[in-house]
Amino acid sequence: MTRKLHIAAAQMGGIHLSDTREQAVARLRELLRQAHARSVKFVVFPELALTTFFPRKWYDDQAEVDARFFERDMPSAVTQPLFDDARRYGIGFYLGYAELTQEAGTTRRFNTAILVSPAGAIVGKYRKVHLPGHADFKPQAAFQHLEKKYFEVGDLGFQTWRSQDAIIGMLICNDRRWPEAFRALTLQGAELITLGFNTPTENLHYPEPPALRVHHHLIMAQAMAFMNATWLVETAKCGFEDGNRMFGHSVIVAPTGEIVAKSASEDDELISVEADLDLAQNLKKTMFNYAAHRRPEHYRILIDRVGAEDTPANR
Ligand code: CDT
Repeated sequence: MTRKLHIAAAQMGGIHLSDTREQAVARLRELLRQAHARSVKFVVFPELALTTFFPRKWYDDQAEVDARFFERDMPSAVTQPLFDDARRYGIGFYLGYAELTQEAGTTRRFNTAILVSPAGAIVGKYRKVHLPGHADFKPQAAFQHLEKKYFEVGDLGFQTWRSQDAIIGMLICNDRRWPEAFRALTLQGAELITLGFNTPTENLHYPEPPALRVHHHLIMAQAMAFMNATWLVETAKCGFEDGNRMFGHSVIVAPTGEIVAKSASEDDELISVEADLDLAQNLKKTMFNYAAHRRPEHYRILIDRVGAEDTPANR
């Protein structure tokens, strides 16, 4: 018997600065209700799904940032109803949020995602490793991308968890541009990789047609799913947030590299597919049989070098 899991991307439209956590959670619960009505069993929500994408804006007062955008508890009184609904429906989920934690007397902040079981228990946590953007204020830029100011690099590495009879890995947004992140997960057997994103329609660094940015997003998703023989769900928070646009194009990609579902709006929207998890297993036993075909003895450079500037000939 093949293993099937009905999976969904629960895309969100913009969350404005004036919107409350309660409003965001109400929207997530409505998407979960729609998922249940479709017999979905696993839902991927976006990156930073409870607030606006605040790294686009410089704040002088860190205490204000902590109070407005970071979660000290998960679940909290505000997010608990989402966990309760999921348990009642028997739906597992991925949720991205800004995490504030005290460790050994130090305050630490991460861009985090959790994996929640259909019983409502947190079974996995991932803290974003690839933080894009900058930590300094860019006076010439139309908007900021201050993830390096507001977050530390994740300290939990890349892990997988067995949940809902599937081996599941989590990534967050910019990780989708780095093949190493996917490989680290599929070297641990991942057959379903989950990722939430917030991607500005405009390129911060240089003028770029928005269609080209979407093109990159789609080819990366297709290539990463196929080359790693895994199902992939990538969920956007998108549309206009306080006048700043982010693109949608949430996707579910099969291990064959085919896009099997894609959102059509830049608003709250659920897309879903009944995924045959064994499709990933078939590819893992043939074309991408790591044990038979990978040559790690020639890959040392991948961990020893950060970039080409480390190459002796370039020094
Ligand atoms: N959220 C996130 O990681 N966004 C980035 C934008 C990079 S532009 C500085 C992305 O890779 O989509």
